[in-house]
Amino acid sequence: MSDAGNLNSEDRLAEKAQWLQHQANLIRFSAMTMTNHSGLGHTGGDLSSSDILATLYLGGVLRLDPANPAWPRRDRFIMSKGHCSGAFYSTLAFKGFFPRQMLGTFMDPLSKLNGHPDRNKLPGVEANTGPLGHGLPIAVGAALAARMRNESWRVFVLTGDGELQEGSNWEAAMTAQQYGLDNLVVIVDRNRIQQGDFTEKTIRMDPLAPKWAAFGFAVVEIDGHDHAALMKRFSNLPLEPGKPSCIIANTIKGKGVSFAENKPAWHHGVPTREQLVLAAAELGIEVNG
Ligand SMILES: Cc1ncc(C[n+]2csc(CCOP(=O)(O)OP(=O)(O)O)c2C)c(N)n1
Ligand SMILES: [Mg+2]
Repeated sequence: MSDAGNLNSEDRLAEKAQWLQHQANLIRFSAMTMTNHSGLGHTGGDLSSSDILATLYLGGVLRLDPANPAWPRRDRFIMSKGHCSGAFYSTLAFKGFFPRQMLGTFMDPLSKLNGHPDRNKLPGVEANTGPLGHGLPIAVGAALAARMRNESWRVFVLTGDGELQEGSNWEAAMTAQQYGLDNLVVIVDRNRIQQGDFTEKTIRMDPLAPKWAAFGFAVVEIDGHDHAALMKRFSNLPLEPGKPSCIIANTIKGKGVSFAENKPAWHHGVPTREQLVLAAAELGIEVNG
C-alpha cells in the first residue's frame, strides 16, 4: 500500500475511482435487494446510473451537508429518472441523509420510501419525480432562482434517455439557453433502452449531442461507468461559461450484472433470491448465500 502523502494527483484519482467503484457496486446490490424485497422496481436503470450517483454524492462533487439537508447554499440534485429510486435512495442513505435500515422498508405500506421519491417524506430529495419529463423544468426554475438571487449553488439533474422523448425537456432546454444558465448541469443516462425496447427502435434519439448543442448547451460525451473520467468532468464545470452544460453519460442498462446487461426486459425486472446471490458474486460483494 503506498503512502497517501507520496501519491501524485493521478494516483490519488485512481485510488478514489477504485473506492467509488466499490461504493457504486454496493449501491447496485442494495437497489437489487430492495427490488427483491418489494417485488417491484427498475433494476436496469438503477444499475446504469449507480456510478454517476456514487461519483456525485460519495465522490464529493455535490456541495451538501446531510446533517443539514435544507442548507440554503447547497447544490441541488434532481433525480428526474425518479423510477430508479432504488439506486437513488441507497445513495442518499450511504451519504448519511437517513439510516440505511430504512432501505429495508422500500415500498412497504406507510414507508417513506415510495416507488417514486417524495421531497415531503425524505431528507435529501429535492423534487417529486417519477412522471418523466418533470425534472429538467424544475431544475431550470431552480437554476434561474439561484441566478436571480445572485447565489452560487448549482443545479444537477439526471435524466433518462427515453425520458428525453418528453417535449417538456426541450421547452426547458430553450429556457435554460435563453437565460444562459451555466449553473445548470444536465446529465443524461444514455443507456439506449427505455421501457419495452431500445430507444433507437422506439423514438430515435441520435444524434443526441448535436441536439443539445442546437438547444444552446455546451455538450460532452463521457463513459458513464468510468469513475476517474466522471470525477474529472464533474470537477470542471461549467463546460463553457455562459452556457448550460449537458453531459451525455454513455452507459449500459443493467451494468455490472451479466444477466441484466443490455436487456430491455430488465427495465423493471425483479431479481430472485438466487439471482441476488449471482449478482453479489459479480459485483464483488460478500453475502451469506
Ligand atoms: C410520463 C410518464 N410516462 C410513462 C412512465 C412509465 N415509465 C417509467 S420508466 C419509463 C421508461 C424510461 O426510460 P429511460 O428514460 O430511458 O430510463 P432508464 O433507461 O434510465 O430506466 C417509462 C415509460 C412514467 N414514469 N412517466
Ligand atoms: Mg434509458
